[in-house]
Amino acid sequence: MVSLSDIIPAPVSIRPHPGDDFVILASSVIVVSVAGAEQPAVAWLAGLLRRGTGYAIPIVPAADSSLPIITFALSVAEASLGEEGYRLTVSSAEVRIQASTDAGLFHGAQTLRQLLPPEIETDDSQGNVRWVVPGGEITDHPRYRWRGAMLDVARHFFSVADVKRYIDLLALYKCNMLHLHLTDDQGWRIAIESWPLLASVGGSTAVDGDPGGYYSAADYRDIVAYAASRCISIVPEIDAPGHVNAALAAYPELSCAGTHPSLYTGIEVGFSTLCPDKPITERFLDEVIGELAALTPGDYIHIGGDEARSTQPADYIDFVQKLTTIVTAHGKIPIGWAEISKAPLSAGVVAQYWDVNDGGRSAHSAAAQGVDVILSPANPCYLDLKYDAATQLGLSWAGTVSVRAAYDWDPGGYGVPEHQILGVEAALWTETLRTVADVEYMAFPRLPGIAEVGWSPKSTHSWPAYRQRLAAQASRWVVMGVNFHRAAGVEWAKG
Ligand code: TNX
Repeated sequence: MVSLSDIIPAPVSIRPHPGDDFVILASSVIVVSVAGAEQPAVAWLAGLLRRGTGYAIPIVPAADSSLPIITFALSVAEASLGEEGYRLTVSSAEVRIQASTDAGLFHGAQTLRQLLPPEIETDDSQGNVRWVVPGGEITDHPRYRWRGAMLDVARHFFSVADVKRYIDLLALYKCNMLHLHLTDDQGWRIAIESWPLLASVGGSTAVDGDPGGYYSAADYRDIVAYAASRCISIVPEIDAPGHVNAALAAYPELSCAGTHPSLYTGIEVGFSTLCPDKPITERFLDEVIGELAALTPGDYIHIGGDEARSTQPADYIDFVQKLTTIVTAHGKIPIGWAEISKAPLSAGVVAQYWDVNDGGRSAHSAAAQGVDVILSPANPCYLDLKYDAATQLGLSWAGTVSVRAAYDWDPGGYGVPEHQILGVEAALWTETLRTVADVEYMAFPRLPGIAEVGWSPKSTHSWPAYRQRLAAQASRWVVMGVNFHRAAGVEWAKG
């Protein structure tokens, strides 16, 4: 049987009640205490249990207490659990998930999922599994508000189905933000009505001349809605003023020289720039951000801002100020890679630290300006870095990242005051990754480590304990068909 202490990310508090276990039976029902409430957690859990057990698991407003019931209780009385916290109580009579928000209920449902036998993840129900949930009580809430993952769909393109698959894996570990790196030198991956060639020309290829692709507005909305049903918010990134070759290949008038660059399929960085002071550039940015903002219900738009080595320093500073102003004017909160802290940042802008080769300078300068910071130090947060020298996929410009390294770090160690740390993000750049199987191989098992660093209290941090919990996840990944790396340093069960 799964144990209460196997959960990833580690919960704030666990009190086992040995012997008071709950068993899901054919007669089990889900009770929703708020009449008519359409909580994402309820639909999601009912789907999981019905597929996994093959039982009907009806959703009802109230039930005879002789039935084994799973209750979702959404109540303002639970406000002390915070915006994403929950309480999960398991006894032989009832599983109860309490929270004051939809997200809290959803995270509680993910904890319940991890307490069920791994076979619950199958699509064809198994007759021979006893669906036991260990008795006890878990009270839980996240350390940081932002537990993100970034997927680079520009270097290689990933279909809507691929992105949904990644969203499902993120939800299992209570991540709440998916940052999509939608544009880069090699590809522009989102249709913009007012600039149609961005996608049709700029999206037509990928690294190594692999097939390109882009999301139509309907595709993007589909991703956003799917993510929302898993309490994950989509953060779209339009990278500027550098990393824009695909846009320039589509609209050469956006470059200073007005020359017409070809589509690019290599993996160099830093060679392209929008022409900062042309009027057409400002119109371009305003229209692109305007359309993207209209498609995006989430609070944030990412403006890139990294490695703008072909933009003059003074132009770069002006550009960052103009672009953050445009994002704000369209009602969104601008985020940029931490180089943007070279410019004076207005209150409310967010900086994302990544470049470990700057020794933390960009994180400090953002923090000194008083803005919030997301921590994605390339080592350990870049899941595209190799595990070790033997890893076939991936890059190594910032070293290698072992499973232990991805877990064994503290966001508080980067000189950013705790109250300015918005959270953490695991980034997956895809220069060398072509398929979802490649993505899973690099993300698993490192992603859960970063998710745990973002969620769990520092007091629970322990590599010896974590590596055991991590090994226990493997049987679930096997049932889910996750292509994970059986990395050295973790005692994977045989088989
Ligand atoms: C740095 S991180 C980049 C990306 C690369 C990545 C590869 C960042 C903001 N820029 O353009 O894909 O390294 O690890």
